[in-house]
Amino acid sequence: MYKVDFPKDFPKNFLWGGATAANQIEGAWDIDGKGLTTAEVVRKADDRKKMSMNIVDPSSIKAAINDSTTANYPKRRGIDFYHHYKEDIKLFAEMGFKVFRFSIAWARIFPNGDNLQPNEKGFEFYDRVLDELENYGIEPLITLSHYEMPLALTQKQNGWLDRATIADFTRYTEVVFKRYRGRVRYWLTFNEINTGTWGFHETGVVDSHLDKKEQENVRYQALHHQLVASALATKQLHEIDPKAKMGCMLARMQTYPATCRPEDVRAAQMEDQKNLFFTDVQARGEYPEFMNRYFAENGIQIKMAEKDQEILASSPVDFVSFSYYMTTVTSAEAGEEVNGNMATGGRNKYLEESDWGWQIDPIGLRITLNEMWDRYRKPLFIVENGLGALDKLEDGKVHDEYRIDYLRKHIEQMKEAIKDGVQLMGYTMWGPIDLISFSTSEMSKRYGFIYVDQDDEGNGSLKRIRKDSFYWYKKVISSNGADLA
Ligand code: BGP
Repeated sequence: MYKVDFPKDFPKNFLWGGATAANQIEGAWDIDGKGLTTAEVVRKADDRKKMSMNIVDPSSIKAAINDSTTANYPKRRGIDFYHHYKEDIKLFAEMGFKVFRFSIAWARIFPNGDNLQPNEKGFEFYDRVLDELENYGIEPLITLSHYEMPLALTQKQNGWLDRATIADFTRYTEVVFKRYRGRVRYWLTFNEINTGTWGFHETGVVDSHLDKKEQENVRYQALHHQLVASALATKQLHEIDPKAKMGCMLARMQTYPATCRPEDVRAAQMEDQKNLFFTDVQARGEYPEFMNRYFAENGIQIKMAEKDQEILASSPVDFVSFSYYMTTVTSAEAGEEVNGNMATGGRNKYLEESDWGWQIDPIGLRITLNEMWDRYRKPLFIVENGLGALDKLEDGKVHDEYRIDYLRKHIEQMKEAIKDGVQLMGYTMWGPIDLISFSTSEMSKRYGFIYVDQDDEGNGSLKRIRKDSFYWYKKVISSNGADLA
């Protein structure tokens, strides 16, 4: 008789933890030989519900370079993880973290991006972070490029638009892989690679002088270079450290058809395909047909070198990772739009929204996990998920039951997906410690289990305080996801 056997729970070696990015936590922006990064010239948003990342042009970059303070550029100060890393990692260990996701700032290693010799002082900081993680048996998961690159590469060759950046990047990845051979098992190339279609923050390309059509062309060209660089880095890693695993990373934007009208269903399918396109290339090793058609019909011409297709095909990633915050709705006609991480999309009347208008959809996570598992058949890793909220510190405590509720509902759906047969390696919630917001550069959009005493202007003692969710997550990890109460 056919025996029904399916996984009932989180696997024993499930990687629970948290995720951060260098430009949102480190601070120490101008010491130990570090070069200025693209993230450090993006001014904080004037309107906290609007993203600032697209307002970058040659004159705003010039103004930023001439401004040597952190006042308008909070990513220069972060939460001073550079000097607090011991204390912070100790707190992660207290919660029982199995894994900590962070990124290396390329400009700490190669200040101008095209230097031939790495900056030893920059490496030493990451050596110390890895030592500390090893002390507590926490597995590192390192992103090689998380929304920043040496600004000098933007000035010299307009970032990733120039093919020369591939060689600059692989020179950086090679020294990093060699330095950390045997010490780091999990790597990611580009954070939320698909958001390069939104501009500067991901590719370092200044294209504000172009019209929309030209911008689209330029962005897909820059992204092609990243896709090739990502495949080359994967190949390098496999050669330098055969036991290590490389993942790709997508800002997953699951979308639903606005109605069951076939025109809407088709429009949603196309939106979804355009989102998954990046993972298709990185996990399957080739440009999918639907995207080739989209490029042809929209006048997008991507210059490829002769060997590019071979490079993409030869080095697919080992696992597939993504961030998951929200879902949207797509209709064949334009409708009412909501905000979201990097994107806007249609409103879904069945969902609640965060204070920043991001639509909260735990069941969507199960849907996404199933779809991605079906499509790629590679282990999945949720490397970001969380709730940005306005926390209140009262008598030295933060009662953030809204955050617990958000996370609990998402973890419940992860468990359902595992029972559906999805192979899920781990979960690093976004921002285990309060940090500078990516999209608005404010401090008061908090995600953490750990409160950091700093306001939007950079005032505060930087003291770290455990929130209620800190104790909750500790219990979740120690029970391997069984106790979500
Ligand atoms: C993701 C980015 C992160 C991050 C998170 C939350 O898209 O990878 O860097 O910050 O979103 O976004 P925000 O900080 O804008 O709330």
